[in-house]
Amino acid sequence: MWRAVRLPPNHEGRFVLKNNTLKMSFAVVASLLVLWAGLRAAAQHSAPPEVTKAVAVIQPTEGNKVHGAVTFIQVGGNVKVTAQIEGLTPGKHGFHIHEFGDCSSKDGSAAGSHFNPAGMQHGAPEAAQRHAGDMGNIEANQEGVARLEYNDPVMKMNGAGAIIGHGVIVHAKADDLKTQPTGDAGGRLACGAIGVAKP
Ligand SMILES: [Cu+2]
Ligand SMILES: [Zn+2]
Repeated sequence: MWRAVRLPPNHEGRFVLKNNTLKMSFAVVASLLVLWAGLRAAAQHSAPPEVTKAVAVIQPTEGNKVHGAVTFIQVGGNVKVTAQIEGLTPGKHGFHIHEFGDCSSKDGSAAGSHFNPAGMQHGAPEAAQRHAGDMGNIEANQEGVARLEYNDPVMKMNGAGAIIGHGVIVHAKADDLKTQPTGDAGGRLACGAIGVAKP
């Protein structure tokens, strides 16, 4: 880059030096830009996008007609859970995220037990000891329609223990919020895997 230039003590000599200095500065700036672009591209390729919304479409298990949808939206440090489930008998029904997003079996058993990445006891959604998947109960009206909306402080949308890919189960009986490890909520009326939704 630097050429050996004998500098005569005149204006021409100073111009040669200035010109080389400019070229050098340009090369340094260009190199830094290339480096920055490279690092930026690497960061974009290594980090998956943050999930802010997810949905589970709830389908009946064999012999049932329970169906609906559950959405999960990141709101600050909480996950806002919104559910509408139809085709229920009036009253309370256990409502959980189970370990597997596998609704392929006729009775919902392929969804496994309650989603419990932190190794806790079964409990109410507001309890200190609870499974991440413990959403308590949904309560159906006389028309068999249940609506639920609450902010969950435990479940996570991203990182280790995230709910994405796990399965929502609606039960035949009420969750008593204390019997281990299932809340004694009975059979599985409906199942839906939690998938990433468009924000
Ligand atoms: Cu369950
Ligand atoms: Zn549980």
